[in-house]
Amino acid sequence: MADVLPTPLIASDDHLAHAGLIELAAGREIPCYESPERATAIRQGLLSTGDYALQPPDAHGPDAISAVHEVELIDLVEHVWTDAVADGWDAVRPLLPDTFMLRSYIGPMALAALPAGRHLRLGAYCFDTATPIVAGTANAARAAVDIALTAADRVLEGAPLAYGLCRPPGHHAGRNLIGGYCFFNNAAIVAQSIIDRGAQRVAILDVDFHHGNGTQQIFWQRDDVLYVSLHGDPGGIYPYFSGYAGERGEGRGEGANLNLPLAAGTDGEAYLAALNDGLDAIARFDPDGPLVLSLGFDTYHADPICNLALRTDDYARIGGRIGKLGVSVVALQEGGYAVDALGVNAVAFLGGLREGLRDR
Ligand code: SP5
Ligand code: ZN
Repeated sequence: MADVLPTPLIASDDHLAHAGLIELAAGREIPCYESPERATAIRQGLLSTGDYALQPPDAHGPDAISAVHEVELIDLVEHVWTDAVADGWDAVRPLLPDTFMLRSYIGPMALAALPAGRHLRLGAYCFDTATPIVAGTANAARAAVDIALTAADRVLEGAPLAYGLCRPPGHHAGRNLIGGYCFFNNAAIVAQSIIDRGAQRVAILDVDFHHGNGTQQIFWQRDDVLYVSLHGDPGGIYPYFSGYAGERGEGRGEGANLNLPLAAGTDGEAYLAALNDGLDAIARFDPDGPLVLSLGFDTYHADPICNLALRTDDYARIGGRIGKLGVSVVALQEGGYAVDALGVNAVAFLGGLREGLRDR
């Protein structure tokens, strides 16, 4: 067996100040599952192997974010917290929206204005009550993008694999929308950046337990970015409104979106069968840039908010199969909430990926 170079592990501590305390699930206050301890566990697990080289992110500036998100959304993320505090809101409690500007609210009306305070219009940009904002959120969201873009840099410089320990995650964030613990869509920003650096076709494979509604929306009408997602069947699972197999993209993008919903209790064997379909679609698409991997470990059998049944060993097989595609990989952290198992699951998945890529 030939030795494999250490895999770049891009991480920073900027996420630590993004800690939401609570979220509202069906009106019930529960602890926020998307916690700083998640990233700490993954980082410790990976570094304990000796196979990863910890590197800080390089600052990339705002352009890559505005290539994917509306300026008004970026402005909201940057300033909503300070607007709320300036208006006298309790700076100890996290901020959640309470009034939503739904399509059915607008109906045929041409609305004339929005309130100046960004905290008062948060519900025009957020689709759930489970994405708490605190003082450190904007800085953490920007840092997660820099982490993702730095991982992409390493792969474009020649590494077969780089891992971005992004927190907050990104795949639920749309062009003008936050939600699902996500603010800026790290994977979409990386895919767009790879296109902007000259690739013709980039594939995003999303193995987080949840459908990446934001990523699907951003590339819905595009034929240069293929989005393939395996996720819990939205018929019973968040985000409920998207992720069905019939969603295939539109216009030039028709056929460049593939949803593979999975039944509750899906185990490693059934997961690998669906993954094969996804990988076949990626091979047919024939990307000429690296694969962008939205990597969640919330498919784990003991995840507290999800219902698939993957085991740690399964992650090694899944990673190995993805590596055998023979395409370099920018792996970006999304979800995964069984904190005690995140370290071993990351080691198994990325270890499998390293081996699969070595044999390519
Ligand atoms: C990145 C990511 O994984 N985002 C997921 C956001 C899910 N947020 C709401 C989940 C609602 C879960 N309902 C709790 C059921 C507990 N039995
Ligand atoms: Zn998830």
